[in-house]
Amino acid sequence: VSGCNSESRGALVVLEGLDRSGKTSQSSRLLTYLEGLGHSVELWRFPDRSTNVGQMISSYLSNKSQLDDHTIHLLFSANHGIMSTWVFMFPLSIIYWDKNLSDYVYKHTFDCGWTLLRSLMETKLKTGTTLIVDRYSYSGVAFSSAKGLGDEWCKAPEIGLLAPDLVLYLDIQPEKAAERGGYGAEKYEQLEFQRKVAQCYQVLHDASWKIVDACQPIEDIEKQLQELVLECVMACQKGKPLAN
Ligand code: T5A
Ligand code: NA
Repeated sequence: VSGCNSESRGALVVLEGLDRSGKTSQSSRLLTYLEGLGHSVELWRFPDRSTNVGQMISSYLSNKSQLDDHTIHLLFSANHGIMSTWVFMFPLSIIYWDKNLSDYVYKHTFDCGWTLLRSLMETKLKTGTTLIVDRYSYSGVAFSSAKGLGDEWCKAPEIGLLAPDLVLYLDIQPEKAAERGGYGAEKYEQLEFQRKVAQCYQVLHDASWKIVDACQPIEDIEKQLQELVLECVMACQKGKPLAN
């Protein structure tokens, strides 16, 4: 099944949705599915809680530490990017919080971090590996703008990132998500906030998004996602160009 002509590349597939919508369950099922078909595939996840930055995020999400809204946004972004971005930005955002200065440094530092992430992704895709990504920059934009941070500011770290070939949005009513096990343990798992996040996500939809009803049985969703992803992977193997 895997491609063998020089044009063939992997697909960039992103899963997005509210908390508890089923992204992690479905991402790992997709990984198993594509591996079973003989594809080269990797699963990436943001936030990656295994890094130092990821542990700070995790501690914030579980209400063990408090951080300014701008600072946590930067941490999430740094978690996407590179360590040096964080080393530079974190003290700056805490100690010298000043809008004009930070906006300038913010934009230029992230340009550099994203360039690295972008080239890492490009290398994987061009050598035929499909990336399944559990949350991407859309989460950063949707969650931070739901808190009332400016759209432009929230979107700055997105500039320069590769555009996904396919975004699978797992659509669920916040009330339904709240019925799932363990809901409420993390900071953002609150109905009113999740409603705002859902509205913010709506503004981000474009032609690459597929909206999937996340309230169906897990296996039904799995089947729908398999079809959508396989079609996308095939198109990429046949030489569909990478979008910017
Ligand atoms: N965040 C993230 C930001 O603010 N900025 C950023 O830049 C980024 C990247 C943590 C938080 O960080 C925020 C967003 C989040 O609030 P996370 O670790 O991805 O991000 O947290 P969650 O999205 O909350 O991850 P969860 O693991 O809680 O949710 P998932 O991955 O959507 O759902 P999953 O698969 O773990 O399933 C949740 C439960 O539902 C069941 C599962 O078995 C599980 O118990 N389930 C179903 N039940 C019934 N029917 C189905 N179809 C089901 N599918 C799954
Ligand atoms: Na959660």
